Amino acid sequence: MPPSSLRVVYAFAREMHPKTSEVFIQYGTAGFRTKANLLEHVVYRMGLLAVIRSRVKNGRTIGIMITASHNLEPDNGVKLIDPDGEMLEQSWEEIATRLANVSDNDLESTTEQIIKEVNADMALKASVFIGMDTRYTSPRLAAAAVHGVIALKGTPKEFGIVTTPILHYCVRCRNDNTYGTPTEEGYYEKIVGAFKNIREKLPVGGEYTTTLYVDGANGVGGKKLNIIKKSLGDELDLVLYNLGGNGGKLNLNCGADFVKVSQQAPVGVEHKPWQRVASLDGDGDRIVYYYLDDKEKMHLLDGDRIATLLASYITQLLSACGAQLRLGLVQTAYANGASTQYITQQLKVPVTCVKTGVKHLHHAAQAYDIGVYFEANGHGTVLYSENAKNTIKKIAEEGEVEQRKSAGLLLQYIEMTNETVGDALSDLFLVETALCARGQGARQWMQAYTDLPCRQLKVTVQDRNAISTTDAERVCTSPEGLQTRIEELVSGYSSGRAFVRPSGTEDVVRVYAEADTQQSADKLSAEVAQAVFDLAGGVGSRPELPA
Ligand code: G16
Repeated sequence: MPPSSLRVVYAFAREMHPKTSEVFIQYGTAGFRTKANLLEHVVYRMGLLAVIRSRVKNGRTIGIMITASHNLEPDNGVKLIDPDGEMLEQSWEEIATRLANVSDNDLESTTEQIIKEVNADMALKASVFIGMDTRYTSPRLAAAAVHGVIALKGTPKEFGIVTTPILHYCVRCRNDNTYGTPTEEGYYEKIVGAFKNIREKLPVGGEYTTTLYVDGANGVGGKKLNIIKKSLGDELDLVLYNLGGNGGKLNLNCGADFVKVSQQAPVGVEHKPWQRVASLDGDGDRIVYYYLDDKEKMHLLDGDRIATLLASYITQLLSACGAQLRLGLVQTAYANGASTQYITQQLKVPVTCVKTGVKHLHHAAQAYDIGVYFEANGHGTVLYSENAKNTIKKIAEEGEVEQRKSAGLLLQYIEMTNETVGDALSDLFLVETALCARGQGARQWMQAYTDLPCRQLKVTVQDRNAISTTDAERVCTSPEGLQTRIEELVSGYSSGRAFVRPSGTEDVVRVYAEADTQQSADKLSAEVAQAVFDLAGGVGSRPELPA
């Protein structure tokens, strides 16, 4: 493409998606995320970048997802998906940030400069898949993405409203047809098909019951489960709540993030004691479970629990089929200390700790033959190396009868896993299968270990980037004195641990604390929040200590 045709890049920007805000915006934990009204020019420019990226990848398809996932309704966001269905390569985040922030007048020259820098052959075809969540601002932003793609003569394909993981899956399939068919129906056939196959072989028994309540966060995940529900027959009876009607607002007092952070049951669900409930987030990429006991006390089964359940079930199948494969688990600093202890000491599974953000966990999990990665907030999946898949396939074909059976189950388990990214729907089927195979209800699942009480808080500061961290975010390196203060505070608590980090999706500093009692965890988190407020330029009202 000769440089003169880049003029259309400017023309589209000026006429349809002008940059109207001077606020600097950064490609964060999961792409750009802010108030929806500040995003149109950013999304348009990501349409441009997706075309350039596609050409650098020899015309392979790139994805653009319009979503702010767990954030509240007024926010929105955009992130790019790489050809294997993974998050955008990290070295391109700086390029994305640069392109998002230049003035309209400099957009044409910056685009040209980026094309040169990354050595994109603009004569190649380029393909971009575009999906969006249910936010009312999403269609307009999706249209901006389409314009960006067209401006650089790429081919956009719109998927409408899909979960984030469905789009990741479709991108992967488009570039690798051995993975599946790149459509929403293809996704259901693969994931739900494998679930039904596996469940035909597993008798329902013990404490496991086939009824599952689901809190859909008033987002897209619940809507897609409503489609899937009809095809599940007797295998799983989904009772769906918070599907977006009746005035329910996206992620507001419901959904995985609310349940995990507030440690409260969501509104909109009619609870029954001991009934297990799965809570999804707004774009269907996170899931946590919980139940209320007969005193209405909530018991949370978060991402750490899901990880331990999946890791132990896969380990059980591996040993039953006699496969020698290295399984490891990846967590972040948010993982409950008790879960890490259980995994390393009881399950004897190695654990890697990395920075927050699925992209970091995903890469670390690739170091294992089978890598189970989960953030405590319920974002995660399982990755199986080619070596692992081939080893299990061989046993399924050539092993002893019992080994063949376990290897067969494991192959279906792999088929049911969305390996491109954390996926609430795929994870739901993985959890339900493991529980069914073990004849366990949520109570038995809960008995594996006892969580240390914990608390998360948010503090608003002038500039959250004033906080820097190291050692997988467990140690704060600036502002000066904050880490020393945190250590002093932590030393006053039995089993105390605390850390702080700037959020990559909200304009806040996150505080995490755990200790031997809930009261201590609450107090420690509030003290650390005060330290952040004092030393990192807090704004608004001071965080309060619990009464
Ligand atoms: C995104 C990321 C997750 C991360 C979460 C919170 O989730 O994909 O990896 O844990 O944001 O990040 P932070 O603490 O930096 O705000 P989601 O579900 O919102 O896309």
